[in-house]
Formats: sequence, C-alpha cells, structure tokens
Amino acid sequence: MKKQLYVLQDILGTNQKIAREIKAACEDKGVLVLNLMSSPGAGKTALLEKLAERLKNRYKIAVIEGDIETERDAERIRAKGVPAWQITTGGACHLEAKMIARILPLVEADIDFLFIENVGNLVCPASYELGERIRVVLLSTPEGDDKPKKYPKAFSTADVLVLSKADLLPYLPFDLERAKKEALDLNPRLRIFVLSALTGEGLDDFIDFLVDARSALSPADA
Ligand SMILES: Nc1nc2c(ncn2[C@@H]2O[C@H](COP(=O)(O)OP(=O)(O)OP(=O)(O)O)[C@@H](O)[C@H]2O)c(=O)[nH]1
Ligand SMILES: [Mg+2]
Repeated sequence: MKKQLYVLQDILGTNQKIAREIKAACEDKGVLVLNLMSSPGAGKTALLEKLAERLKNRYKIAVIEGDIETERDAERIRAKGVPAWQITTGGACHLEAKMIARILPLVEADIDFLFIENVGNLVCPASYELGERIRVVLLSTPEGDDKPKKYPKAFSTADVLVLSKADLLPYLPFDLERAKKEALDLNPRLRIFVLSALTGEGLDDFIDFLVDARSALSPADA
C-alpha cells in the first residue's frame, strides 16, 4: 500500500514539474492556457466551436483535444478554421502534462489562447495540472445540480465553473442556485458563468472574461 502511494506521489510530482515548465514557457510568450474538464458530453467541444467562431478573427487560437479514441473533436475544431491537435490516450482517463509538452513544439509560438480539452471525466483530470493558467470545469444542466459535492476535486481545483446547456433549464429540474452554492461552498473563489453553446446565451460574458484574462497576462501586446 505504501509503495503504491509513493509511486502515485512520484507520478504526480513529475507531472507537476512538467506542468509548471509549460505554464512558465507559455506565459512568457503571452499565451493564455486553459484546461477544460467535465464529464463526457457536458459540451466542452461545443463551447470550443463557439469560441473558435467568435475569437478566431481577433485572436490567434489553438486547441489540443484529449480523448480515449478518435480524432472527432479535433476535426470539429479544424472545421471552424482553427488548428487542433488530437491526443488519444488509448484508455487513460485524463491528459498528463508530458502529453501536452510533446504537442507544444508543433503549436505556433505567437498564439493568444491555447485551449486544452481534457478527456471527458469528472474525476481523474482534476489531479493532473497541464500547465494551464485557468482551469475550467463544465457542469451541464442534464447532469443534475447535485454534482459539485459528489465530485468535489474537479470543482475545488477549478478557477471557473461553466454551467452549460442553459437553454435546457426550462425543461429540467435543475436548481441553478443550488448548483452555484454547492460549488461555491467547495471553492469560494470560483467564477461562474451560465451559458448555452447552442443558443449563444451567456457567451458574451465568458468571452469578455477570457479576453480580460489574456490582457492581464500580457498588457503590452494584448
Ligand atoms: N441543448 C444543448 N445541447 C448542447 C449544448 N452544448 C452541447 N450540446 C450537445 O451535447 C452533446 C455533447 O456535446 P459535446 O460538445 O460533444 O460534449 P463534450 O463535453 O465535448 O463531450 P466529450 O468530448 O465526449 O467529453 C452534443 O450532442 C451537443 O450538441 C448546449 O449548450 N445546449
Ligand atoms: Mg469533446
């Protein structure tokens, strides 16, 4: 048991070291790195498709996609005219920093935003930093308002909570205030956005937040 613990500590320690190197290198270049986490199907790629449409004419953006199998999500992003790299983990339930480090040399150095979509999973990705400045957790309305306290690490380690699929709120017994309160109880510094990638509602506020965060990183050339 003890040996298992040491091995896990070693894996996480190595991951954190690589993640910190990625973070420093990207921030030096003025690249805002975001790590999107959620359970499968909460709408990570749909949100990135919308962000691609809205940001690509004003900013240089790139996307790294994480999935167990298939190139599907990267193809969806490329169809929006934004460069995307697909990592397939072949079974692993999360991305690790070393996987991002392998892709980074392929990504243009002068981008403004690097979005990393993690493997759909509300548990394992929370333990692995990827070099992100901003960690975003999505919770979609069909999943239920009771999820933050059941999957606490995803919410307690995030900087931003996106309550997604807001267009479905009229049809679901999802208590927005309960979800917000549960998440804030775990993490009072969470920024919360309620939005729909389908209708675009709430998207402007989220985009303003992203642009401000990018400016704060590099005020001179934002
Ligand atoms: N009604 C509604 N449906 C949405 C919204 N966003 C995404 N969807 C739908 O939800 C499903 C899953 O969306 P994806 O963007 O593929 O979700 P994901 O989180 O990227 O999924 P994985 O990559 O498999 O983890 C798709 O059928 C989308 O069309 C939304 O804002 N409203
Ligand atoms: Mg996806």
